[in-house]
Amino acid sequence: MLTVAAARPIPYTFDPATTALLVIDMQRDFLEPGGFGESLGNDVGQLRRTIAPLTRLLAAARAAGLTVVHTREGHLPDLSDCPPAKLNRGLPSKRIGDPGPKGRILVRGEYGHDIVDELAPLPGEPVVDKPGKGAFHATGLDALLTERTIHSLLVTGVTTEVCVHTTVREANDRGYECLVLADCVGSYFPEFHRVGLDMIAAQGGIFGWVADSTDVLAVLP
Ligand code: TIU
Repeated sequence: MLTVAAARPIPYTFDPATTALLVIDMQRDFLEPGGFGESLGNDVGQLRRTIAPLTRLLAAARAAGLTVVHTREGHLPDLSDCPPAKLNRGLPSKRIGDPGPKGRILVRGEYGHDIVDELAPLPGEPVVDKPGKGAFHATGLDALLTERTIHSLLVTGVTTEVCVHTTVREANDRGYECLVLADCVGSYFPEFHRVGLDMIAAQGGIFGWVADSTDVLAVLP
């Protein structure tokens, strides 16, 4: 067992054999200059700062033999898996399925929907395509983790208060112990990022733990 002593609100203990590194939605459309996220007026720099620490953590997790799971938010080309309540949201002409700067917005198979080159999955690493904000909703993630006897998750990706938060809440209710890596998650809104992390660790760790990736790197074999 390994212990991240600096985690808040209390030290986080995990067994690498039953722990997965979860990399949420590190997609070009959210992170790259000229992508969908930036076209909405967002500062992608707030998200891009996660790439370097996450690259280091990913390398260490792979070297330590942890399961690595990537997710992507997106929909089938006919949008049959996108509820109207989601489809009708957003600015007109910049909605899911509309042509975007890097292909149709949040549609599977489009260039912008895929993961940034720096964090490309290795052959054999599961990539979970999800239609929702949470990675457990309408996906095989729970079954995949159960099959591998995973019950601890090191959670990274974007955005802190949207897909990361939703996934951590879903995971918490399913019995997973989540450590969220503060420098490896990001939001377009710094205030939401800060408060989002505080919300996870508050009340004795109501949704999990929070630490920096360097705290994990220090204990990984
Ligand atoms: N992956 C993810 O967080 N999807 C979003 O839509 N995030 C926003 O912050 N909008």
